[in-house]
Amino acid sequence: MQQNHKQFLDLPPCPVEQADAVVVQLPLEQTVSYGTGTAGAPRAIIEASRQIELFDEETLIDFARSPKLHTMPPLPVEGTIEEYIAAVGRHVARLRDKFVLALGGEHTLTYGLVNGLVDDPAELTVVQIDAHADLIDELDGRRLSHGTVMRRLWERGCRIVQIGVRSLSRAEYDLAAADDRITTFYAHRLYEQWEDIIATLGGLRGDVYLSVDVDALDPSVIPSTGTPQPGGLSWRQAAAVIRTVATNDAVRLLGADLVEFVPSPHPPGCDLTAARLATKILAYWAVL
Ligand SMILES: [Mn+2]
Repeated sequence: MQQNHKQFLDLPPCPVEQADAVVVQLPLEQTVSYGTGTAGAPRAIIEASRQIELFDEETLIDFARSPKLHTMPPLPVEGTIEEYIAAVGRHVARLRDKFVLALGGEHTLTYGLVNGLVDDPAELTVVQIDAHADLIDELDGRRLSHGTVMRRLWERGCRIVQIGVRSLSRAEYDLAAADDRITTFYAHRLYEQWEDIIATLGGLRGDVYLSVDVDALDPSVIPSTGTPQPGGLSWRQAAAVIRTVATNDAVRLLGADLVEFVPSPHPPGCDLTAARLATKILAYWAVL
């Protein structure tokens, strides 16, 4: 396997067979609606991760020791979006005995990642941290896009818990309100519902997949994303949500993605913030 690409956290390359967790790079950018640039995100996040301490002061995880990470080279974007999403599924299906952390790329990727990691999505809960509900039936004539990805997963039977939503259509709102497989925690009620959010995530059981759209965070934390929305999660709130899911010992966390980030030359610190978020996901997963 090609080994001359950069490794997450600048760790020495670890053979994939020996790895506990695998970082996959998926530079897909085909159905974005507004700002562009997310294709460059995997590379920028890995580059910035090389500046991050291997020791995490919160979990006491030391990535120099454990868990063992393997960073795969980017999966080249080829063909139609449907073909690429199918390729993403095949790319991660052989990693089912590992924890998969996927760096996007646009949110559409989550559909391929979930299909690659589980046989029956009806057994899965997707925890989606996102400013947008992504429950549209069809966007710009497309059935598969960043705005429809959770609708497609819901159709396959997934339960979905959404946190931080503050931009959606009336049709999406009505679907979320009426359907008992969708639980939506809106950003405007984040403070009053905080204990409910933590209790819901702490009460999850079984197989869970975590999807982190960086636009869930407030633009004061991560301004560089395709469609930013004011009034989002603080860094601490996002970290607490991820920690509650990943350290829930009744949950088997199969994988996670970090999507819709746009690399930002000014300030370079924003790339570092996205890389730190990816590192936190791995640390919380590993501490269990
Ligand atoms: Mn999204």
